[in-house]
Amino acid sequence: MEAALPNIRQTVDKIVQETAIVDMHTHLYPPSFGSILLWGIDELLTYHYIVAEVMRAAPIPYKTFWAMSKTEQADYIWKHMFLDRAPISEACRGVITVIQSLGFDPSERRLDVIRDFFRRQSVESYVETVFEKANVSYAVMTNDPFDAEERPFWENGFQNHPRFQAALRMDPLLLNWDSASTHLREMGYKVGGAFNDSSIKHVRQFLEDWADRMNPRYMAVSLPPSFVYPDDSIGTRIIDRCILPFARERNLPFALMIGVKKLINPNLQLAGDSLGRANLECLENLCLKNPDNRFLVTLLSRENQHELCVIARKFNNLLPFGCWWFMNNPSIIDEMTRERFELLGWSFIPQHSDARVLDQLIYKWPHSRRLIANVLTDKYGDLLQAGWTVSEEEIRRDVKRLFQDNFEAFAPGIS
Ligand code: RAT
Ligand code: ZN
Repeated sequence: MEAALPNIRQTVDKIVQETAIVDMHTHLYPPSFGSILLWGIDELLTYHYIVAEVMRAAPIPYKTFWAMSKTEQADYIWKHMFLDRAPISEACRGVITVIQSLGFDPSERRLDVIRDFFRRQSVESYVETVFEKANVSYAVMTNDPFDAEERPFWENGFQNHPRFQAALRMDPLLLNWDSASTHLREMGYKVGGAFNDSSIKHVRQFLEDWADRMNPRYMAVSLPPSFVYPDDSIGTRIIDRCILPFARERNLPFALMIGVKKLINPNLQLAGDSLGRANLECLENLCLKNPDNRFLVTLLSRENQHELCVIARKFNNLLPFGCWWFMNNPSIIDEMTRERFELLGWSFIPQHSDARVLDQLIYKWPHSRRLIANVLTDKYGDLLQAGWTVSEEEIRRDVKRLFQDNFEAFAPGIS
């Protein structure tokens, strides 16, 4: 029998800090992608989560805000969200954590000094610094062949970077066949306006070509709460005839991120999206009808989270992941993580960062690690009280499962 650990909290905290993370969904890119890799204090301050907040705290006409340069927007946000009131929201607090982690005293409130520090960084070495500080072994990107800004970096040949892996994202394909087919034609695929057998062949070719280029860990799509599967839409046919057979062939999971209501306030641009509760029968149907496919799933509505755990109990080809976007707040992460341990044991991926700005790795992960460690301490504590014992080695094994192994096993890469 194992001797009981003297201080479970300290041990769990240490192991959770020391275990490297695979960050399985981000919007980061390697330095070779140039300006689409966002980093630095002005990008942190103008993160779209904070833009939505400043337009409540200090409203100005949307046009006036968007007409400002990035530096002016950052100045505006710094004044109103950091100097005129305490930066209490999760997104604002994140900026403070980054500033502290880079070795500055946040209480000095010196934006000029921080800007100066960033001017002196070279992006290549700064990427390494950030990944090391965050103890993230690598990040999975969001790679969209329909994105005209990103596409050339792939077409001109991608140089592997040890910190970045690809995910083939395909929202337009499932959400709007009219515009997707136009884009596909522009890319040289001879799809017609109608979705027929010939379109299926060309969409399959598109998937093959882009998977060959990107070597993705999974395919992914973000969907509205109204998503239904199956139905008689083109979307269902693309899923059944193109995406899922291709995923089986290449042994790739399909990630569904469900619940986003795009641009409910278009004036806010990227900050204008909202959420809605989904009917999760779509997941039951997907998992039941396609037992040889694997589905990674994250949901945007708090009200859907418990149901997702229950469905995952019924289908081992479904792996819940992350506390996505509006769920990525301490009170909700705490609740969701407890619920997941209680219903699913170790069989889920507790978090992804969704970082859009490189530096966010050094706040999103410390914040999440602390919450996960807290929940784990309680859960191991309950076991100890019931007479079970755990060794440090066993805790390491379990945490590694959450932070690395579950993803690696579910998304091992193209076979
Ligand atoms: O979390 C976000 O930053 C959102 O804007 C989205 O990018 C979302 O995470 C997505 O991947 O669609
Ligand atoms: Zn995302």
